[in-house]
Amino acid sequence: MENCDQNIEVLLAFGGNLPSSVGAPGATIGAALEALASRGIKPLVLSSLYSSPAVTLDDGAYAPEYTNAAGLFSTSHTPEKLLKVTQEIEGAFGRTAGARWSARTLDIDLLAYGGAVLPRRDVWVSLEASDDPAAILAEPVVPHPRLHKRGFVLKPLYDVAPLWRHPVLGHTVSAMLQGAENSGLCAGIEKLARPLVYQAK
Ligand code: PH2
Ligand code: MG
Ligand code: MG
Repeated sequence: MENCDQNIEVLLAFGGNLPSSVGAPGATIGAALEALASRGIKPLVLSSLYSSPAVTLDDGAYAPEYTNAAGLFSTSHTPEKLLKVTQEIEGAFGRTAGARWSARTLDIDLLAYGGAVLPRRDVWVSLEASDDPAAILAEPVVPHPRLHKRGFVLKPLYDVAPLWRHPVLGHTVSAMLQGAENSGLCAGIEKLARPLVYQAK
């Protein structure tokens, strides 16, 4: 059942490294914010835009730089409905089902849904430990099982919710970012002068 009267705060991450019908990835992310708002996912706080070297499965492979961002949103959607809407918006901006980590116009990842751990804490723990693509589930997995290992997620997330605490690992974004910086996971990530633009309609 849809919970219609309760608003939940959710954290989303955005990324893209190919142009879409509306332009460069920064413009696509801005347009995606409007699409999210029109579907009941309202932005409360938005990060800056960042450029970041592509993290690829094959480390030597060339891929265009990514633009990344993050936001805190309010919605009454269930996690399943939220995932469905984000996937529909990815599709509307030209996201095709490519290989895992292949170049894309728009990626919207569910980082957190309130303080929930989904689908279950034990499943989450095994997903976090596994890097097997077969372990990717069709159902929502939150927190995003790799958010704490990705500088390109943590840097924008720090703008939005530095004190958000990971419900399994127990660390704040601030502490996770520090860890990522110390491990070299933030190398080459730059804040862009251009702001992430959202115009409420
Ligand atoms: N997303 C990926 C794979 N690699 N690299 C950067 N810099 N930014 C991303 O958003 C990103 C990536 C898969 O979702
Ligand atoms: Mg992603
Ligand atoms: Mg994704």
